Amino acid sequence: MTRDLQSWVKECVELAQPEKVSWCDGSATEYKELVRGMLKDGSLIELNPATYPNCFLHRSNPNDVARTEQLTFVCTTNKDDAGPNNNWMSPDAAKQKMKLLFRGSMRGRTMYVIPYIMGPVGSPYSKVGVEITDSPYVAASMHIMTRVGTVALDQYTRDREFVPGLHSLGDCSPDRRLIVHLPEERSIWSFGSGYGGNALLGKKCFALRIASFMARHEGWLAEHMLIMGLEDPSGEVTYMAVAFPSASGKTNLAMMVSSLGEKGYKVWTVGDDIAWLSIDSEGRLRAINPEAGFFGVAPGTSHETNPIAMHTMEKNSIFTNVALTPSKEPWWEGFGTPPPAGLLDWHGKTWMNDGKPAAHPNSRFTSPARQCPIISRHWEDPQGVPISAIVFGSRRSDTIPLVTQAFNWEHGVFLGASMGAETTAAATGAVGVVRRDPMAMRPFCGYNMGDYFSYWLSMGKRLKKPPLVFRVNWFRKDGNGKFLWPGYGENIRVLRWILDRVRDKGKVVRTPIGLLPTPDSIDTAGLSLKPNALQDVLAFDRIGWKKEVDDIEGFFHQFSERLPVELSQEVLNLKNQLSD
Ligand code: OXD
Ligand code: MN
Repeated sequence: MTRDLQSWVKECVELAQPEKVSWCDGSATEYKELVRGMLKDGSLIELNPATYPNCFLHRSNPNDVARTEQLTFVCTTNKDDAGPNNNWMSPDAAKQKMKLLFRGSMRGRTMYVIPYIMGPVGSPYSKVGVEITDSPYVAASMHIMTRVGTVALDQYTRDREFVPGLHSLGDCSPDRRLIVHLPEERSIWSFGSGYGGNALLGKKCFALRIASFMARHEGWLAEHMLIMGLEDPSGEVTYMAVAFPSASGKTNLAMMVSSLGEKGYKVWTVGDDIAWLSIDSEGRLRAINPEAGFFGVAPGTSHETNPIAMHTMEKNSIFTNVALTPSKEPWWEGFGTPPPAGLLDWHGKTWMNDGKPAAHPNSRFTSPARQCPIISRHWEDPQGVPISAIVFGSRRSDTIPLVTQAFNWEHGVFLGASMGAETTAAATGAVGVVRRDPMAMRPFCGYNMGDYFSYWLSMGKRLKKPPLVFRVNWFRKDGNGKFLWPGYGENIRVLRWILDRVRDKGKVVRTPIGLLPTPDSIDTAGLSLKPNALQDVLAFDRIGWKKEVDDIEGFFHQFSERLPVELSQEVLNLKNQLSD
């Protein structure tokens, strides 16, 4: 979609009426200036320069601490094109609403114009976006999360295409908060929130919602997936793309310290949240990470659970809504050290240890990906990395085995489309209820998911050698509510089995739900598991699956005639086999 950048910026200036317009060039000097301004007005606090050099703490408005799905809209001309998975408004109504909100909203403020690239510089798969914002915190965060400035303008000069995103903090009132996507126009409008996914428009808004829509028209996929390389003892690296629902450990998996390191199995990080997947000239799937940084959940991250992330964030990072120690270091629940006396909570008040967390449960670190000690040497390869396996992850305490291989691509699409996760106390609503989250894209698919499933099926036909598809679940529990599988660095044992399958090795048993590993085909040497834990975590639970398939069928029902027949057929096949 050819669009003129200067005219769009002019329109935005006329609408929002900023005092000043500042074009971002992406330089280190510019970053320093943004930081200097925020230190001066108190919106950033400098952390201990000896232990966290060039790191800062930002506290967001307490009413603005998470993505707000209920205020997020996908505005297609035809309501059905947005699907039951999205909130919908007509594009005209949306633009009218947004124009009212934005009118004069930047008076007295600086408008930052941020040209950025999603994807490596020089990659045929990369795309340009331009975010206009009145938040210097957003401008600084975009410096970390994307490639900002001159490089992006250069690509725009060649492509003549960009995805515009207009953002304003407004007064941060939840009553005037709205995040609107117009996929047919490829544009984004976001008002009233300064929080990550709502405000850093390159991430969920562009790289997933708008990009998934573009991808369907252009023949590729934009997915909520980490990308990792698994090195074997011969030094060969096999790449996988792995989807997990939000806050289910994607960053931990992408940066895993392998417990089989001594045997020569190690992990290389390419990305921790988003994958853009394209078919190359040889008919193989290739992935790029469109992002340049990590926007990771802080609580629970420690030298125990994710030492690589801890090292990644120890310089040049912005922390949001974490607690602050008297020695000006960040702290959060699960940090791995006891809370020090004099700790300030995420509001900046002395923490009373009265049952309320010191750090907000959704507090974050924003760090450059290049600082990750195990970043893959191909993470910025313009051609991306070849994907040999796609893994769909569930977070389920029962029914779903540790790992299952799909029979074929169609069955793999069914595994992805029927993914579910149990809700946790961190989310509103009942706890422990299974919420279906197909391909972990439920909050991020920019069009009707029925069409999305059909499109996934069509990708399989276009691939000469489709990646193998798997489903994993690290979270299955025993009758006493204890995890059956240790998780974290031990998950390498499951990835190793996946690698065996990619190489036509590894033993399986065929069951109605897919191919399951034989217990002896998972390397458990040196692992102390309770008796039968491996059998239990791998077990096919016929009774549980009878309930599961009914639930999946009920979920699919809402897509009515947009649900591809192949998926109805998969449900039928499974039902028949379960009743045998
Ligand atoms: C994220 C999310 O921030 O999925 O990555 O919510
Ligand atoms: Mn995510």
